[in-house]
Amino acid sequence: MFLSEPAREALRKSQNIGILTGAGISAESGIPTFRAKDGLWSKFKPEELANIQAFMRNPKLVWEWYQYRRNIITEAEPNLGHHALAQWEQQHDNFTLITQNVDGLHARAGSQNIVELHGNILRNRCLTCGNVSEIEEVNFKGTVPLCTCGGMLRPDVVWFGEMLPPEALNAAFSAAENADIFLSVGTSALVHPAASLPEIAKSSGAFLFEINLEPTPLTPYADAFLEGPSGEILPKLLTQWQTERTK
Ligand code: BJW
Ligand code: ZN
Repeated sequence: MFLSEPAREALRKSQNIGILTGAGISAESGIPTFRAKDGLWSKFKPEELANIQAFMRNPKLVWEWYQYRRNIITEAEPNLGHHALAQWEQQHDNFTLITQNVDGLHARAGSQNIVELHGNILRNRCLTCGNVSEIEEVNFKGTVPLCTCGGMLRPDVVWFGEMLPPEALNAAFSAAENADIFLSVGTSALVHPAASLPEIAKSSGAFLFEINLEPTPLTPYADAFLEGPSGEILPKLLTQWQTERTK
């Protein structure tokens, strides 16, 4: 893999490593991304599904969509990109993995220090009592699942217009501020506040890598744009980091 001398120097000197991942890292596991031509939102518009008003209007439709995605996610396996990040964390102390993904594949690949910004699709939350439960506990048979308190359950994810979990957001901001290298991987960098993390890292002095199949609004700010599938690029970048660290 070609890396400029400044990029190799950044890898060599890296102390605090921050990573932000998006749907693209799970694409090679067979999980559709959101905004691609054949993506999740080519048929359904986010405003019809990914906000509380849409849910209150038609909870059954929203649940069908989440159930469809849960089925894909529970059948999927982490790919080489997830595994490379898990191995990288094992080899370095100050490593924070921030993800916008709700699929839980980073944890299944063995990553430990994971900041989930947009929740987790494999959990439910009660609209009435706030209780959070794992999906095994719910029997979804085409109806809207209910909590033991009688309240409606929703997927424990963050919809548009909702606050991100404050602890996760604080951890993400502080990882971005403290990073000396930061990687934005497989995200269209359109959804805030997640999309501001690479910019915060860069303006705090980090060397910014971006890994994506195509340029994004972040690309002009990236110090190194590594074009290609994250399942191929991340293992190579990890090898390069290991090589630089032995110098
Ligand atoms: C590959 C690849 C391969 C493919 N290898 N790459 C500032 C400015 C403007 C607007 C706002 C702002 N601040 C807040 C807002 C409003 C809003 C927002 O950002 N809107 C913009 C879209 C206009 N944000 C919010 O509402 C957030 N809340 C908030 O800010 O609260 C405070 C507040 C409250 C009230 C009022 C105002 C403020 C919440 C955002 C929640 C996002 N939720 C979703 C759904 C989660 C649940 C679910 O899964 O159903 O999260 S939306 C969806 O987008 C999902 C994703 O996590 C997120 C990001 O998508 P991602 O991961 O980037 O996927 P894609 O598909 O877009 O891109 C995939 C990329 O991968 C592509 O680039 C491909 O090329 C690439 N790729 N294969 C490498 N193999
Ligand atoms: Zn309840």
